[in-house]
Amino acid sequence: MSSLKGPAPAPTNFDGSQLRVAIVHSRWNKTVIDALVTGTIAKLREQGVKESNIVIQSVPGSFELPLACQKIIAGGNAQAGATATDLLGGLSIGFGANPLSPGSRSSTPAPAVTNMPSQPFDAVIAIGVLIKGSTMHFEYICESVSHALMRVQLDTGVPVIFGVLTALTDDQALERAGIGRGENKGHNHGEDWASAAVEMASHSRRWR
Ligand code: DLZ
Repeated sequence: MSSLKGPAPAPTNFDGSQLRVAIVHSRWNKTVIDALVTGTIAKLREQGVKESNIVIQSVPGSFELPLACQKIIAGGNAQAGATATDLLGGLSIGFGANPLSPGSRSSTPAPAVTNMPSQPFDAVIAIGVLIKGSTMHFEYICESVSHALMRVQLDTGVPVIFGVLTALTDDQALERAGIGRGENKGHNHGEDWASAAVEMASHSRRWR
């Protein structure tokens, strides 16, 4: 029996060919982040978004996502970011025995690209991976980041897609990025976030 959970398909196919989308992602839990960002980009491309219209900006952790999204929307540009074209070659996704080992949580800054034209973004996808630890950090960051991302989209009127995994275990995070350790690899939620971005960006253009 198929699962009750998950998004129903959109009533129409949305065309992303005229859209400009920013992906803002944190670098904590990098193996999972890389898989999610890759899945997001692949789906955006499938829906017609041009690689040159996908701008990627990394930040240290999920707590930094809301301010980065707000600034990128305000500037219409990610000065220190990279386009998908620049980044795709550089993304490395680990499928090793323990992909969440401390080494794999290291950070790799996105390559710098300057002099990019300043154009508005039609949607921003905020991607982070929070995994519960032994302190209260998880609860505070989850709550503040989700409220703040909602505020950014309501304040700016630009759709901000909530691509933040709030996982209780490493395995939950891996499965939601489609790289589960068991037989069931799970599903890459980045694909759903990309579809949500294209749909909401298309609606927003009509609602203006
Ligand atoms: C500090 C911290 C912790 C404990 N866990 C995570 C996490 O699971 N996922 C994540 O994206 N970020 C984490 N951070 C870092 C914070 O988001 C933030 O980058 C720092 O507190 C600096 O503001």
